[in-house]
Amino acid sequence: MSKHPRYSLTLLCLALLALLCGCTAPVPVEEPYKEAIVVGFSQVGAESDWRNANTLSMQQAFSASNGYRLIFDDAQQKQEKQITAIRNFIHQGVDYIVLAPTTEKGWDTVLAEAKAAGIPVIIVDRMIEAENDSLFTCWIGSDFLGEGRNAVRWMDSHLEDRPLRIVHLQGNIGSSAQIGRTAGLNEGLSTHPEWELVYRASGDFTQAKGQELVEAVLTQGIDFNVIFSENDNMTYGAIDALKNAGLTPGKDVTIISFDASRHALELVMSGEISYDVECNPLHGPRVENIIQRLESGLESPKLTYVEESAFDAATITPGLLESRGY
Ligand code: GZL
Repeated sequence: MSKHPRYSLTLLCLALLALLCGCTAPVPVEEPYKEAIVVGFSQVGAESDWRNANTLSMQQAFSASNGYRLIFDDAQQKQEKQITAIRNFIHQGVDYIVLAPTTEKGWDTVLAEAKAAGIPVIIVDRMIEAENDSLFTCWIGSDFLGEGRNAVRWMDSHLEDRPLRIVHLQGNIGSSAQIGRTAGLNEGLSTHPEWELVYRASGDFTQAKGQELVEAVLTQGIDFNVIFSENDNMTYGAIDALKNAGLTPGKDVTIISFDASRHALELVMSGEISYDVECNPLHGPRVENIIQRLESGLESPKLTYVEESAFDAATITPGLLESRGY
């Protein structure tokens, strides 16, 4: 109660007056109760900045305030954990299953179980190989071969004046991102006899493994002048290894990378990364739109490729950096 008795008396009179003339606070009109849509999301893991941005995008899209209950599972990059998660989603009777698959193969059995349970499955990011495409409702993700070809076109037009000795850091073997980006480089190697692949190994898209691989290359005394790294986190590890060996990334070694996350684009501006091919992780709103369409009985295209770009020192600006969503 207020410390000033006169103030309280005034308040009391106003309240009485409001009551007498029937003025009462507006009673909120009850929204008709709507069950939350339950979405089971099996995510690859938390191996990279890209993956964390993808997770955040999905969590923001499938929020309670948007009318969803999200059941999230992090598979720590293991397909068997994803299969278990999908079976749990089926057991819980979710309305939709969203799968960001670790690898392309090995999904037919569990997707047939989801189909038998009448639960639509939306595939995001990487692609799967399915015995028939009725096992999933639709897919939304990137053109990984196109990303690899984009990098090779840049190498062809910017590095054509010298023989290339390429260290290739691959992502998780068997993932669409690795398959497509590697295929792009292999096409480049087959059409450029002056390009030599001097080392190839998988860094599992992680920074630690990326650093480990480049340290091994340096220890073995392999002569190289280009690193083709299939994601930014492996690139960060590679840069640490180069610097620890007294080498200058962007000067002694040209680095091509993928994902184009904000920190990587800062390194493009500083010249440490020469070219970074975008891979857009912000799938949340797109998948949510698909589910809203399905809820309204509308179809969605079977395959949707997201728009993506690429950046080098000539195209990156402070304004563009500021505008990046991840
Ligand atoms: C690409 C995605 C890859 C990213 C990596 O769509 O699957 O997985 O390029 C991530 O950063 O780990």
